[in-house]
Amino acid sequence: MLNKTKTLPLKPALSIAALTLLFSCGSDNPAILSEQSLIPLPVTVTASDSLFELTENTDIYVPQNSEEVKGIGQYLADKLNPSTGLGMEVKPTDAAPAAGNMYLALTEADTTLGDEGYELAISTTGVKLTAHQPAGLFRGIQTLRQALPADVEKSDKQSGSWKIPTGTIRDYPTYAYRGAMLDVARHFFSVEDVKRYIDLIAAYKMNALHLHLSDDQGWRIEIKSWPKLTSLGSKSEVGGGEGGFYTQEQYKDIVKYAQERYIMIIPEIDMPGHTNAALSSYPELNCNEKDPNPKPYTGIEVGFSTLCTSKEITYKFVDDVVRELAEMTPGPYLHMGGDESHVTPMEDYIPFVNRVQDIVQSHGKQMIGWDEVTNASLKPTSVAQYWAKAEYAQSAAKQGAKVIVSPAKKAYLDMQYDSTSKYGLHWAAYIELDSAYNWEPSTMVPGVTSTNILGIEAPIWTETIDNMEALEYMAFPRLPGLAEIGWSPKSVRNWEGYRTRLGKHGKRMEAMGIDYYPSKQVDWGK
Ligand code: NGO
Repeated sequence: MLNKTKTLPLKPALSIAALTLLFSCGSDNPAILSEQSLIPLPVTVTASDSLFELTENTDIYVPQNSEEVKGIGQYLADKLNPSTGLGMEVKPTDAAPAAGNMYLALTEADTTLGDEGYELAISTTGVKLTAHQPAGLFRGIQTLRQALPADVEKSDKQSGSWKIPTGTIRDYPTYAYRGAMLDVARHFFSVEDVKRYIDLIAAYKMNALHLHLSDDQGWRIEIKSWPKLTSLGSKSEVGGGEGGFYTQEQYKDIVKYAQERYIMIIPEIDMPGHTNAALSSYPELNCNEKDPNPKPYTGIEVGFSTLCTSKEITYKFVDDVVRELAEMTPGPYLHMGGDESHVTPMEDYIPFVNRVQDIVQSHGKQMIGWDEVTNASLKPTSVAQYWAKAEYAQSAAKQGAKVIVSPAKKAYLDMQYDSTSKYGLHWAAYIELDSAYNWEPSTMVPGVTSTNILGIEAPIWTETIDNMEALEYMAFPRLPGLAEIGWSPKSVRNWEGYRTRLGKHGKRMEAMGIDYYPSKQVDWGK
């Protein structure tokens, strides 16, 4: 649990040396590791009262035998070099390096760190980051970034010294799944935008990006066996813009970029509802082909479209789409949506979901679906994503399926902060920062506890959001708080402490180029 030094403000118990260091560290970065505004908050922080300074002689050492760790070292160098101008190099070594350097290493013995845990030891002679798995090193690097002055996040050279307070952080996640969802269907977002979002969620130790790739307003992923999905179905979006789609090469590029940040991509094709873009591209997927073809849709109503669940061609379509997606998706999950199929009779909906679940499994993947899929018979390997109704999450748990918790009234980043918010909707709630932070996944739904929960997700739907600035304004600063709910143990989290840390973290978000919502609930120190 949290070391006592964590909660102690500067008290007389601290040595004169520590106080001197406080002033030598500059106003920007506290001299005490446990005073750092780390988000998500680590499991334990043990501070000692010295500093380590990065200098022109500092390099990043990695074990001789691991290309993967070398890549992680290079990621660290690429993060730190532009702002510090220190030209740190990644150097393979057989032994711990000389004083003054940083060192990344894997430890076979320390299995308690799990897949993503790490230990970050900062002493006057150097930084040593160890983990049981490479992903742990990557997560630890995010902590190291936050232990440096905020200016380290800038992309051009900054003046100033680069000191890190000494101590040891031992840290690992509470939930295995910590995700964000991006709706690229209502408004299309470019590959560059998606990569930027990946970088932002990676900074808060999230490990999944769920891409909502199809909806009534547009189809966003190339499917070679059904080319009209993109030649026709991608050319629309909310409000009448030109839409867009990812070629398979671009999608693979996104997957690789995410993988390098230890983030899995989860593709979602929403069905049988939310399918107007597919139905308008292929009339044979409609039950009544004679009806005038559905036109491309640019409004924001939901629940009016459905694939024809009684036609065999529908399952050929689903199988082809799932196969092509599965081939490009190294992660274990494919998301089939399943929400708000208001015009699909329940007696058609249930066999449809069961059959899609089989199709997903036949291509070696596990199915995820929103709340409503729990009306069908879920396999224990399938996952239900709770967004609106507790009874669906309870049904998933009863069926032995895991639950991803993303309650609209807490975790939807498209909900407005308050009635003055420029973007967003408020059908579920207005979500100020305290509301987004102050909740606990394992007690949200009676009968759905930590053993049923895979983790949490923060979705952002884009009916009202059509550019990165607006997207980041809605996501920040709620997303770091949601990431903390997924990562940090309940016992170390509280709103007052978070609010203080977040206030100090504002400068860092600015340095990262994030145009965040400056909530009045937080003292941003301006
Ligand atoms: C709902 C709906 C989406 C909307 C979103 C807006 C789910 C799972 N289905 O969430 O189509 O975009 O609300 O907040």
